[in-house]
Amino acid sequence: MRLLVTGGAGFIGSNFVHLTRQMFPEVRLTVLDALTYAGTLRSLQGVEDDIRFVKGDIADRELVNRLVGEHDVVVHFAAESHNDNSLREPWPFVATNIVGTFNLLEAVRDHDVRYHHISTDEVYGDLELDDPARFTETTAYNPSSPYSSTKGASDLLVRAWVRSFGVRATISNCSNNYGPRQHVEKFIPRQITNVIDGQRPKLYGDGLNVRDWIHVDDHNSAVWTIIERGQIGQTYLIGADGEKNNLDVVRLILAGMGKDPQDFDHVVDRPGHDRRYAIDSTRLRTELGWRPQYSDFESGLAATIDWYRSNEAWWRPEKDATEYRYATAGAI
Ligand code: NAD
Ligand code: TDX
Repeated sequence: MRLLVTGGAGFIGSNFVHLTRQMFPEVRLTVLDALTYAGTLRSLQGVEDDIRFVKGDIADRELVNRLVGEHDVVVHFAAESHNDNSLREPWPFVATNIVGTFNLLEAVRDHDVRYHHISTDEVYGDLELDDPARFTETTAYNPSSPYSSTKGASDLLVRAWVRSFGVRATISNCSNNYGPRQHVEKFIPRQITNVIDGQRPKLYGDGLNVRDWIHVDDHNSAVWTIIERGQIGQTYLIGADGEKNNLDVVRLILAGMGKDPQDFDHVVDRPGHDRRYAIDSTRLRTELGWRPQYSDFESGLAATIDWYRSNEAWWRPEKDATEYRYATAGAI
């Protein structure tokens, strides 16, 4: 199989490349990545001799068409992925998440290539803390932020290209990932690296917002399950029953790093901050037989803390610029 991975120098995409190298050494991998602030070749260290890397933008329609035509399967991870950035400057989200996905869909249509689309549970909006409901594949789209609305738009393009043009595509919507190689702008790595730097973690608002955490390797094993056994045209929700509020996660990080669990600050809330996400992954489990391997969030978090402690050379180059962006962002 010749597999094209977009966004393979980012957090989830690079973990997907490493996992694929271990699980399927016979797969021929190409990574297409623009190496934005969120992508780095440091994330592909150890596999660089076994893959082909192309630096390029998915907004480049000619490049995308040519590359897609050289492959059997495309897995599309590339995106602008951070809600806070989307509140500050939405345009790159429209360009990459919507126009970039359009270019990929036109190319897979042109060459009749199998396509898997990576998306997020944020397209469904949010749930109340006391709502017993969880998101399913039939929950109505109701995105809150520029980020989640552009991801929702890209999902709808995929559905239309399946129905109108017979494109061989599947979609997955996953909950919040954690694990190695996640950018320090994101919640868990930001707080771990703050503690390493002697800074206090920063909790938006009251900190009671709930995220449904899943280890990145579980997300990626689910993606492989869908590539191998997913039904064309189908959407699968990926989640590992990992609901936790941000306050508890910050306290776990502090305790896990030998600090006082109360040693954090509440800061001004994110505008439009989604209250709770929760995934019902019954379809993926019953129809495709997938199971997560990381059932214990606390040990997964401890391993993630160890990774950031041992890999300062990976994250240090991004830390100051990231904190500067936060410090100059006003209300965000
Ligand atoms: P990330 O920001 O860490 O990585 C994104 C990668 O895409 C980077 O390597 C970046 O250089 C690349 N990229 C950005 N714009 C590009 C462009 N125009 N052309 C080519 N490459 C470009 O993101 P992530 O957290 O790894 O997320 C990957 C995918 O998973 C996204 O589609 C995201 O919406 C989805 N997702 C993420 C999570 C999560 O918790 N992080 C959860 C569910 C779904
Ligand atoms: O410093 C912080 N303090 C804080 O309290 C940051 C950066 C975040 N938060 C809160 C906001 C959220 O409730 O932590 C929670 C997680 O925040 P993020 O890491 O920014 O993730 P989120 O906005 O939930 O979106 C993530 O999950 C779904 C990814 O960034 C998306 O790409 C994915 O689609």
